[in-house]
Amino acid sequence: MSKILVTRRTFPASAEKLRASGAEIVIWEDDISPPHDEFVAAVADVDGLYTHVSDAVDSEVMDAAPKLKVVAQFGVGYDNVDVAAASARGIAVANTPGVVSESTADEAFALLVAMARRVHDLPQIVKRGEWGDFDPVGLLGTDIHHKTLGIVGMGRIGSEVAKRAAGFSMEVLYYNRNRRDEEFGATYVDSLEELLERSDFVSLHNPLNAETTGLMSTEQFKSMKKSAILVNTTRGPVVDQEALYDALKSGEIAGAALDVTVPEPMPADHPLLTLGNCLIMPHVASATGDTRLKMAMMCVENVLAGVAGDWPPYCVNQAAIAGNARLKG
Ligand code: 8YV
Repeated sequence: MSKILVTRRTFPASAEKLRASGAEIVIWEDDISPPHDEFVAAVADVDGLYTHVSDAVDSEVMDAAPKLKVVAQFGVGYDNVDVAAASARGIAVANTPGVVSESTADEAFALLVAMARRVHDLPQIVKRGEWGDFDPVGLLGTDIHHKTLGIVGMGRIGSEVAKRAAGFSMEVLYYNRNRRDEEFGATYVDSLEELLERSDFVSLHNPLNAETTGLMSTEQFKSMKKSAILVNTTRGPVVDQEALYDALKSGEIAGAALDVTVPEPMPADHPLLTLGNCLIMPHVASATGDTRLKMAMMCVENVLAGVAGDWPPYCVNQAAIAGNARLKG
C-alpha cells in the first residue's frame, strides 16, 4: 500500500478523495507546519508528499524518503522545493498552476486600490475618533484611472492583473523574459529600469529564483517615481526589505503593499510594520474558499497520479527526470 503525507490540514473533499484512493493517508493536523526534524523523520516510508509553502522540501528530506516518487506542492510557486535535488533523485515535482491566477490578481489589484485610495489607513482615523470637519485638501489619495501600471513578470497572473487594469482605464507596461502578444493591451518595455521610471504603480508577478532574489533593491527604488506604489504578491525575497524600509521612510517611493514577506509569518515588531505607508497581508493572495479547494483537488490529482506510477498532470520537472523517474521504476 502506498503512503502519502499531507503536511497541513486540508478540505473534507480533498481528504476524502485521498482516502478513497486506498493509499494510507497521514495528515499533519498540528496548528503549525512540521518542524524540519519531525518532517525528515515522518517521510521514511512515504511514496508521495503533499506539501505547502511553509515546508522546506530539501535534499535532507528526500534522502530520508527512499521510496518518494512525487512531491505535490499546494500552490503555483514551488521555490520551497529543491527541484534540482528532486530531479537528481528521479522524484517528480508538481504544482497547481492556473487555478490561483485570478484570485491572486484580484488581491494584487485590491492592494493597489487600497494604497491609492488609502483604504489601509483612513479607517483608523475614523476608529480613533479623529474624523474632523470636511477638508477639501485633506485625506487625499491618488487616482488609479489613466495612471500607468508596470507589471514585472507577464505570466498567467500578470496577464490577469493587466485585464483588471484595463477595466480601470490604466496604461499598462510590462517587463518579462520574453515579449508576449499584446492581447491584454499592455506595452512591452525591454528594461526593468524603464518600467520603474515610467510607472505610477509597480506590481511584481515573476517567480522567485536566483535571478529574481533581491530584484527590487535600493537602485530600483531610486528609479521609481517618488509618488509610486509597489505591490508584491509573488514571494518575499524578490524585494530587499531593508532597502524597501529605507525607500518608504525617506520618501523615495510613496507606498508599498506586500502579501509576501521575509520571514513568514512576519513578527509583529518588524520595522516595516511601523510605517504608515506600508500595508502587509499574511500571504493570502489565493485564500478564497473556491480557489483553495481547486488547488487542493489539483494537488490530490498530482500526488495520486505520482504514487500510482503515472506522471502528475502538472509536473514541473518531467523533462529533467524522464530517464530516471522513480514513478516508472
Ligand atoms: C499558496 C501561493 O496559497 O500559489 C502560490 O504560489 O503563493 C499561494 O497560492 C501558498 O503557496 C500556500 O502553499
